[in-house]
Amino acid sequence: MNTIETLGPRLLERLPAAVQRPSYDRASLAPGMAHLGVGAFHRCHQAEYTDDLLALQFDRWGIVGINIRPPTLADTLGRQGGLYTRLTRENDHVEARVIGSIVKVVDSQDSPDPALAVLASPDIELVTMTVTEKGYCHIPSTGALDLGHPDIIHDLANPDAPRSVPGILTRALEQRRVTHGRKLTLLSCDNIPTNGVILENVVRAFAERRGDGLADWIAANAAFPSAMVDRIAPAVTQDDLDSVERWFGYRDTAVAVGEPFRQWVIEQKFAGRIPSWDLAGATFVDDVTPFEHLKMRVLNGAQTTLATLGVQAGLEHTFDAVADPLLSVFVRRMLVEETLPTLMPVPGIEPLAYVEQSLGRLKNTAIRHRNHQIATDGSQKIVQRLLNPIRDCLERGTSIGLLSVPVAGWMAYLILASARFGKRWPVSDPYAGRIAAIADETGRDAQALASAILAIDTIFDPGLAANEIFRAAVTSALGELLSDDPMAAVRHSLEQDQVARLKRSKQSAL
Ligand code: CS2
Repeated sequence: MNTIETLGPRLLERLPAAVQRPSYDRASLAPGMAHLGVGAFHRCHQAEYTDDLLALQFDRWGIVGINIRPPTLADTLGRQGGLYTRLTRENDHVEARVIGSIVKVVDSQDSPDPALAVLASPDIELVTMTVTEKGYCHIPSTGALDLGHPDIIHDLANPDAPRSVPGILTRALEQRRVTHGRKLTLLSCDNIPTNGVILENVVRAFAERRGDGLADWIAANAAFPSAMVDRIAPAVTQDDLDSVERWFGYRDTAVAVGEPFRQWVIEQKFAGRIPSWDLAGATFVDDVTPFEHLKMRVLNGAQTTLATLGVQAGLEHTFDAVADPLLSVFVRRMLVEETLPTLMPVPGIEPLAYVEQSLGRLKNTAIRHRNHQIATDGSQKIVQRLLNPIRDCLERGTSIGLLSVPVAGWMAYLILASARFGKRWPVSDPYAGRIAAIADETGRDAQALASAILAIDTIFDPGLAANEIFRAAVTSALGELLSDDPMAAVRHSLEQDQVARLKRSKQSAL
């Protein structure tokens, strides 16, 4: 019988020629950093950059991959000795490569101890993380630690048995302080604005409550650089796993699929040594802010817009939504007219070309990014993707008619998932329950719905929520999105934008 082999160190030498393999001596790779949250994105991004670096300049930078939330890693990556196939796909083109930079995996879903043992170890000089936006337990509108968060309440009462990211990291730093005192760099790779600052805020706020000078020790011995990370790498499907078996003849339970494009801009602010990822194409800069705004407002802003409006137009994936003639005109005009003027100059990047490149990436039909996946946790995403550019437009006195539509799109997405509106689709968002309760109480009146949602000050800054132009634009789009013709919101905002532009050009001609 012909049994299909599973990927693992023994198969490395016998991989088909079409699959690239690590070119360094993996057996002598020692762990030097840990990563929290080993999902598709990490496997397509930081782990690949590290694999590139190890091939160029071998060093002690093996990764220990830790999951504190499902899925478990032992039966997949663990069984494969940390090896996995990374596919990059663009329409019909596939490129396959086995990545070797993860040397060990640790499951810490049931107890924090396995994670703490790694994070507190003197061998670990750096911790990178992709724990999703909500993993930071911060208040989206302010960036402060959410002291009302159930996991934070739990962790402050049980600091030895933490379950939140801030609780686990603070505990690890506390253990480092008493055991060996070595410094640590903590590098957030999530799409939250000023991610390093937010990470530092939540850890410091937690440590201050622990007392005993811990917060001061952390301030002197840990660094929290910010970073902009980019590569589209959707949740892996059974079909992705099967395709490796079909194309290359071996089984891999930890495949990751991404687009060819990747980018990583990291603030130079480290507590000690860090990998020379710049050799592998990452950029070290003094200030990440312009890069971060560009990426979150343009690429992520487009994704959230296409996702929330795409779902309502019955479209499954990003590439379906961007192929829709109305949505494609809408998203380009929104980015060019309203978002771009809010951006600061970005060294080496031409903004219009960046918009075109981003929209081009979203057309890739081999990247099957579901609109529902992107719409997940929208409450944690809209501040940096939509509300911050809206705030900047309002300050400049420029129009926000288009950017307000996806904000209403996020509201409608959660409202339509409520019992009162017939549970149109299942949703996952920390604010889903709150919005469903508002929908149940308020009913169909768009003005009342918008008012109640805009009053959630942990998402909407009160100054923004009080702005009449913003309120009117969101309310009118929400009314249409909840009607039988949801795309009327998109059409009408484009028409109004056209009229306003004509008016402006007539005025400037006078
Ligand atoms: C996506 C991101 O799910 C989402 O929210 O918008 O994961 C996006 O694909 C990445 O930020 C691209 O770098």
